[in-house]
Parts: sequence; structure tokens; C-alpha cells
Amino acid sequence: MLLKQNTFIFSVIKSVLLTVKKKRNMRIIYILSFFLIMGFRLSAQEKNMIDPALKTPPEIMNQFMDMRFGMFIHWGPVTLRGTEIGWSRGHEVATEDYDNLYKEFNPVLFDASAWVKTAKNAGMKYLIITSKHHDGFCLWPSEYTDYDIMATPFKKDIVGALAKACKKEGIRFGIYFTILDWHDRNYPLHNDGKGISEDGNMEKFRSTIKNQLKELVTKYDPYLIWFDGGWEEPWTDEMGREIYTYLKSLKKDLIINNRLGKEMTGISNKNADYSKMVGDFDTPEQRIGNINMDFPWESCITMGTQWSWKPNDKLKSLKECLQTLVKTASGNGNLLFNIGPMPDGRIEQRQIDCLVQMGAWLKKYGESIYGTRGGPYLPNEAYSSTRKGNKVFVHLFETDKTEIILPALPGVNVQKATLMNGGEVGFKKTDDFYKISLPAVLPDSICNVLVLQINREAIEIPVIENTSIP
Ligand code: H79
Repeated sequence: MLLKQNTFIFSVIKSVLLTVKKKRNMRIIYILSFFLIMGFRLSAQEKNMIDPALKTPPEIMNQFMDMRFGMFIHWGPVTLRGTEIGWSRGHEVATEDYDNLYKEFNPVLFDASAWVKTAKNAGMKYLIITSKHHDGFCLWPSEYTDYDIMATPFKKDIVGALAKACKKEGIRFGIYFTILDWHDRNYPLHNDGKGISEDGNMEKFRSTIKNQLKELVTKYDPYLIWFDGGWEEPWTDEMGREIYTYLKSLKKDLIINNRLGKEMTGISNKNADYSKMVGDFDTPEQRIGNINMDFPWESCITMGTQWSWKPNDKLKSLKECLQTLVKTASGNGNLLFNIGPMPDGRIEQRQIDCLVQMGAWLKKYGESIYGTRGGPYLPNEAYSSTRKGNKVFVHLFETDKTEIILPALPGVNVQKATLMNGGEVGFKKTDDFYKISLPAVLPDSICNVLVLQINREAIEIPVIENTSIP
């Protein structure tokens, strides 16, 4: 982007000078370009933007978006009570009790390799662990606090073990780190209902988290850092930009989400200004993001009803899980699917079973998810679509239909219509619609994939907003 801008400035000056005086010295062109480019850079700073040269480049973001499916893990001493991480402090669990849980946290059955293999078998390509949630407890040995895994009877570096196992299995490793910290007295806002505390010290607090982030980046070399809590009152966009810039100085291609700043669609799905986001991608929470072909996004969604483990929690059905993944990919986003391991260190078998089945589906239908882009059909109750090369993959959510009608794709010739893992299907184009006849027995009992092979690059087709059939 900056390179394009610089080349553009350079060529404008060049053509102006060449027109005015054909034999002018090239040196003037270079000097003028330099000042103009510097001017643009300064104005970027004045406009409170991150220097565009620092932003994660599109090729890195495209690789991230090609992965489509990752595992989010929320874990910590609070699992001993089975209530929500962070938020149950001082509510379902008395503060005094919550803050002492670490003394009993001894997940002797924790096996990093088993977790990572569970993610891999599910078809997930990356994994993100809560290194520190709002309660302030650190799952890695941090030099900057005593409230960490070394203070527990377990005394083993969980973040480190996961980073190592991910590397071994070829799974990208990411770290969740929240800005809130209800343990650190320097952070001026705690969940005690007393508002902003006067003995808070944001300068000291910012220095601590900067040190912790340096520790995390240098020790574990994460692919991604997933911030949370940038909405908090003591935090500003400017502080977020400072951390973004700092992290990029430690690791150039580190991917960083947008919760370092205030601008995000988040839980409330507000209309966000993407140009103001501090970070590389948007993070809709507990909902599938709206289609966006320009700005990367990732939905974080729980398999159960809370982020950390809850005994006998109600889990999403396999059908809901698969549709969540498919509809997210169809909107051009990634799914960061959350599970909460138990206090003894194991992932609950019910969660593993569901993940295994998602992985089995992806082994058969992964071509329609990984490396695809969303659209052109918007998701609806009956179907949604992704695309890649000259193929449009239409995911069919109804398994009892023998016919499906789709709005015709503008300016496109469909050369072949097949069912993935099935055969060719009946295809008729009438006016503005395709009429597709399906076999009585479909190959998959949950989600089938119709492949339309077309005569052009599918990505060029505009998104079809109205998929209703009259
Ligand atoms: O880590 C997960 C959540 O704990 C975290 N983001 C994801 C990834 C998150 N923290 N806060 N929020 C999301 C939004 C705030 C929700 C709240 Fe509430 C509404 C806090 C207080 C009111 C939910 C409802 C928790 C308590 C009541």
C-alpha cells in the first residue's frame, strides 16, 4: 500500500517535471519525492494511524484467512469451580475464593500434545490459548507477577508446552492476552463495582504488560496475539497503537487482532469503521460476522454456553457446529471455535467427539472451506456458498430435498454441476434461476456440497444480496 503510494507520488512528480522542463535533473525528482513521502508519513501519524509500512501485509493476512478454522482455549484455575473465566469472580464465586483457586490448580493430566492433536484431527489449523484472562492469572511463568502457573502445585509452563506441541504438529500458535487485569493494583478498573481506583497507575501498568508481551513474544514466538478488553475506560486507541507498533518491532509479521483499540463490531455488531481499527482483523464475538470481502475477520464462538469449562454444559450439536463453520467461511471469515478443558487437564470427551466428527466432515469436504473466499451467495437457512478458482461451492443445509433453486449467477456459464463425493446432478437454467435436481439419497447426512464449475474466476462475481426465490 505504502509502496504503491510512494511509486504514485514519484511518478506524478516525474511527469510534472518532465512536462515543465524535459531535461531536468533526476535528482530534483528524487528530492521532491522524498519530502512528499515523508509528508504522507507524518500525516499518517497526525491522523492517529499506524504507519502503513508496519501493518501486516495482505499476503500474510491472506494466508491466515486461508486457514479458516482454529481452536480457542479458555483455561485457568477457575475451572475448579466450573464457572465463567473472569466474570464469575465476585459473582458466582466469592472474590476471596476465586483469588485463591490457583493454590489448588494441579492439572496433572494436562497433555499439550493431546490438545494439539485434538485440534489437528478436527481440521483446525491454528490454536490460541488464554495466557492471561481478565482475572490476571498467567498460564506461563512470568517474571512480572507472582500470580502465575509457578505459584500453583502444577508448576509447569502451559503456554510453553502448547507452543512446542503446535510447532511439532504444524499448527500455528496464538496467544490470547487481555488488557484488563483485576489482580494488578496498577490497573485502575476492577470488577469490584467501585469504579476507577485512585491508586491505579496506567503508566506502570502499561510498562508491565509491555514487558509481559515481550516475554511472550521472545519465549514462544507466537504467530498471532489475540488481545481482548480494549473497550475498557482506562485504555485508549493511542495506547493500542503504541503496543501494536512495539510488537511489530519485536516480530515484523506478527498478526494482531483489533481489540487493542476501540473500533470493532464485537458482540453488539455495531457498524464499525474499518479504517480506524487498531489491528489486522475484526473479531465478532459469539455470532457469525457479516460478509466482508475486503477486511479480514474471525468469529470467536463457544462450543458450549461459556468460555471456560462448565460441568454438564449444553453443547452445540454437530449440525450447529458444522453450519457455524460453513456459514462463517461463506461470509469470508475464519472460525475460532472455543473449548474449555477440565481442571484435571483433559478436554471433555463430548467435546472431543464433536471435534472428531467435524474433522471427518472436513476430510471429505475441506476443499470447499480451506483457501476459499466467501460468497457469492449470502448464507440463508437452506444454503450458503464459498468460491475458489472457477468453482462455486454451495453448501446445502437441508438433507430431505430433491430439488434446489438458486438465483443464476450474473454473466456466468455453468459448465458442470456435481455433488462433492456424489455424482453429476440435473441442472437446468430457466430465466434467472438454476433448477438443480438432487438424488433421493444424499452423500452426507448433515451438510452436502454442490459444486458449480463455471467459465470464469468465481471471485469476480459480485455478492448476491437477495437469494430469495419468488
Ligand atoms: O474471553 C472471552 C470473554 O470472556 C471475553 N471475550 C471473549 C473472547 C469478554 N470479556 N468481556 N466481554 C467479552 C464482553 C463483556 C461482557 C459483559 Fe457481562 C457484559 C461483562 C459484563 C456484562 C457477560 C455478561 C459477563 C457478565 C455478564
